[in-house]
Amino acid sequence: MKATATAHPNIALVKYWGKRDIALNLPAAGSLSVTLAGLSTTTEVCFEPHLAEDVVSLDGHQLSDERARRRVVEFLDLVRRAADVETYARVVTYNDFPTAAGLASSASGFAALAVAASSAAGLDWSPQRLSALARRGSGSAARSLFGGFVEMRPGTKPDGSDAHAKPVAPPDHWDLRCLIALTTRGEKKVGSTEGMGRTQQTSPLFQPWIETVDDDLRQTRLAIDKRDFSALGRIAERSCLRMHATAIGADPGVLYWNATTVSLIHRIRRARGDGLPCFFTIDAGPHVKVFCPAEVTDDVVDLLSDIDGVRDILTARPGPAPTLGAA
Ligand code: 2P0
Repeated sequence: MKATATAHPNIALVKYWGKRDIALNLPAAGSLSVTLAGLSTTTEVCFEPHLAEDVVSLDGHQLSDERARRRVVEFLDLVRRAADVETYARVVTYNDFPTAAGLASSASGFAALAVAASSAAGLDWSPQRLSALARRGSGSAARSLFGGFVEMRPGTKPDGSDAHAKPVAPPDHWDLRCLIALTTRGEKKVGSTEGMGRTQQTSPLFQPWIETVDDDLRQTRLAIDKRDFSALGRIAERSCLRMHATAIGADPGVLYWNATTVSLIHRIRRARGDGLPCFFTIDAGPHVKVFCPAEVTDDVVDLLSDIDGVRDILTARPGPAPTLGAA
């Protein structure tokens, strides 16, 4: 009743921002992402008969935030119910990148937890079914159940069984790099679930945003298929900016950017105008992710290193699906 899984975060090119069902965590629209090698979460789950409650640790410390612990416990309850298991679990998780700062740690976290917990509980589920399970923990986690370029389907069934991700192209389809420019240390102030909820409830820009997503998905699938970098960049930047525009339009507005985030946006656009192929995307945090073809990686790193306020740069590339086994 013990298993270890490693999963990778993903960065969305077409963003997920809004839910059609809160209890089942069903997205209001689809999304499309790249799973990243170079960053990972490793999680061990062990169901132990003598435990009086679930014990959860992250990066060597017991989870002190009760809300975060509840989220893991409720997820384990789903697995226990499906597998007819009654014992509590010890969950030990390590991220090799900063947690909860807009680097998609909940995506790799719940993907690794879905794979490890289901295996430890004796469930032999398909990646699709595990993707729908991971979605219950975090919407973006559903995408981390697959490697490479991945699309999340919102589904139409009320029970959410068809709201899972599916692969679009394998990791080696396109030799891109994703450079992550860290613009601050520490955790973000408004978590994505909260920011998304406030946007949906109060932003007059929310519904128009949702109406843009299907077209962006269709065009992104085509751009990936043709390896059309400039088309991919145009769609990804507009999806990112529209997602942030709908959040900024909430009451009170949800603004994840800092001054360095904005400097990076301008600098990347200028460099592209000067002929360097690169585009940015930004999630529910102040960091900026820059995609480029592998051959110009050093030029983009030089560009980012020169910007005041950039504290570190992580390099990632399209990466694999989760793996089960010893860390
Ligand atoms: C995305 N983000 O598509 C978007 C873009 C952040 C900005 O998915 O409430 O942590 O757990 O389903 O998955 C972050 O949202 O939200 C996210 P929940 P999640 O990557």
